Amino acid sequence: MGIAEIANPLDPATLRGDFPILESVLHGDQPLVYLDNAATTQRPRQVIDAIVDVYEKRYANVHRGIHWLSDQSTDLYEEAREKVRQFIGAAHRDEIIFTPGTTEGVNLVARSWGDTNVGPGDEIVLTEMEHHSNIVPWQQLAERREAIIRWAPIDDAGELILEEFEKLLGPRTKMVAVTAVSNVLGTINPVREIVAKARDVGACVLVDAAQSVPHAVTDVAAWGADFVAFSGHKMLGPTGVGVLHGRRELLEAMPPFLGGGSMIRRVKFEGFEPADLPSKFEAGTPPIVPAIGLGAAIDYLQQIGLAAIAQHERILTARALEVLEEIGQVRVFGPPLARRAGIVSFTIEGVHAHDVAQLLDRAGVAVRAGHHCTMPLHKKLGVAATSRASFYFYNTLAELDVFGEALAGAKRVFRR
Ligand code: C6P
Repeated sequence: MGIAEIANPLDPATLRGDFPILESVLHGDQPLVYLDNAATTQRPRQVIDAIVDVYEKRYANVHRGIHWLSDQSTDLYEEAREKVRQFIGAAHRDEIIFTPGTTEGVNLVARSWGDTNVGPGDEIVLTEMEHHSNIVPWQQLAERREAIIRWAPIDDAGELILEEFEKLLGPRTKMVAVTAVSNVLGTINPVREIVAKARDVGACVLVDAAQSVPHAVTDVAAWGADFVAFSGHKMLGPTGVGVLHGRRELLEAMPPFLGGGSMIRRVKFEGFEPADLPSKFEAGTPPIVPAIGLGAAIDYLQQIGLAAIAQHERILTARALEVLEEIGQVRVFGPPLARRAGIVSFTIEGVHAHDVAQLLDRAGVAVRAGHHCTMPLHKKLGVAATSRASFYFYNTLAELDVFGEALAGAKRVFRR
């Protein structure tokens, strides 16, 4: 579908006014074109204000004091948890665990659930497009428990080959850990189908939703997975906070991941009793202000509407694919527009990915270059590095024109 046929549901020009950093001018006279949103997004004034407001008026440690300030910050922190619950369609507030980010969410499950449920000869199924955060914790688990990792292959378009995935499943499959959206290919995986197939063999499913929750409507109940992990900083929130959603029965049966304050009901010289959910998995002082900031980010995203965000990103992605085609001698990775999120990785023949990113930077355009924490995927693609442009609702078509011109310039410089 051409971009002219997709109706634009939001006005990025107005929304950009909320983002002070998007007014930056680089290298003297180049307006910032921020196309590195898969790495982290920017924050609107509303989120920054919410953070300042807590520190100025309502900050104390949570769940500990019986004083007014502690009650205030505890209320805000728990309100943020409720906002997350509603945002992702979770059934219960105590299924929402605040973590430092996606990475720690996956590690929590691999340690706590994995060490209790995975034994010698058991199998963990991953896809070839996973981020290191959804690979290494499972490799560590496999080493500890003498388990086996099976890799579900992708096809030439960068999509999971479902028949091959299904063939890997069997009575020894204990966990299927899969990304909802690839941070390199932009591939949108059919999570519901994957969960259904995993269920048929009695396996658990963890969804790495780092690249999907910020960009499209999420309904964890419809997904039906056991665990879903994502990061606040990729959805307008602060760094240092993320979410692990887990099914309550599983979380209740799992041992604590980290030990310390807050995660206990009682400690004696002889041992301890863990607290109830969600405190059991929130040892120590939690990311109080980041979580409240994430709550403000959710308010902001909901005002725009996730469906409108997804639609706008489709328009941008369609245009980016056109721009890259016009440049020529460009290899674009990932599936066609219909099954792709707002992430476009590419290489230009004869030009190193880092050189592309550096020349784009001179024009004020921020993209990422490298393996994007997916070394096995890059090996499969047969390239050491790619350049990656990734979009959010505040990006404009005019910015993609700048991107295209800068790219054409970079190609001329290196292919002279
Ligand atoms: N990807 C990127 O530039 P953390 O760092 O814990 O917030 O998120 C890790 C992570 C997990 N899964 C996926 C699919 C991701 O994309 C990321 C983060 C960034 O692509 C940084 S490498």
